[in-house]
Amino acid sequence: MKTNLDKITKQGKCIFLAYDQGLEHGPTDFNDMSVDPDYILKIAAKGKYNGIILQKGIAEKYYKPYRKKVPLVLKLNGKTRLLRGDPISTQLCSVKEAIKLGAVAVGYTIYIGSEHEPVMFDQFRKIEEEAHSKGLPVILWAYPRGAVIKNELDRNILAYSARIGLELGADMIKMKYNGNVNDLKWIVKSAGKAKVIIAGGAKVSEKELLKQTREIMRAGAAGLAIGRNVWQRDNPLEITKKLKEIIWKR
Ligand code: FBP
Repeated sequence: MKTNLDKITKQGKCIFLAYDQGLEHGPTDFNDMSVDPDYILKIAAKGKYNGIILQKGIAEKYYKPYRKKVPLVLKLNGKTRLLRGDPISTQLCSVKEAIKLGAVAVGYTIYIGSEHEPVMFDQFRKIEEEAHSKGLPVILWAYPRGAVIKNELDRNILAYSARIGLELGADMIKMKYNGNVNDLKWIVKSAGKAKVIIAGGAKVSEKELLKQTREIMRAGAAGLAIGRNVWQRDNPLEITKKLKEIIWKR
């Protein structure tokens, strides 16, 4: 039976290209080429990504010509790196607007453990109910963060975050990899039927990225939602091919 996840997965696996760093980090992540959203959309389309992750503003101005070329995952909330104190990611786009822009799935960040966690839980509930009622899968960025979180990469904290994603109704849970394959196996188990996908993080060597991807897939994750480690490279399509070979074991 076809599920809504089939639009953004292939044989249950996936690779998404993330491009919301302009909001989260500022243009410091970009160079003359990657600062242009069109450059990134071309990579996503030519590399046949399962989805491009964008905030509303970029989707509005750049996505239209790519509608049939790469699926859109619209990120519904965000925050800047300038915010101080416990983090809160505010809703910036509605499910309705995301659908209008052509999205086939939506994404939402919860900073688990933040003093603002209840606000994000409440917003997530609303978007999850609406997205599911319209047949759109929901991807939760489950990032433990805030004063009470001593180590964001702790095995138990990550497994707890994965479980929260399952309990809240996420279809996919986007998490960070702590470099320990056994920890990730437990995290994937804790997520149950919700799929775990792993964020790329700051750029590492190609050798390290491919090693990590092998481990991530061995642990049972469904794939990657990766940004800087692809589009900060000189040949993004070459690394895309290598990552896909690992994900789909070609
Ligand atoms: P990268 O692969 O470039 O790390 O992107 C993944 C991502 O989740 C983005 O969607 C988001 O902008 C960023 O990481 C947020 O990471 P952080 O909050 O750690 O700066």
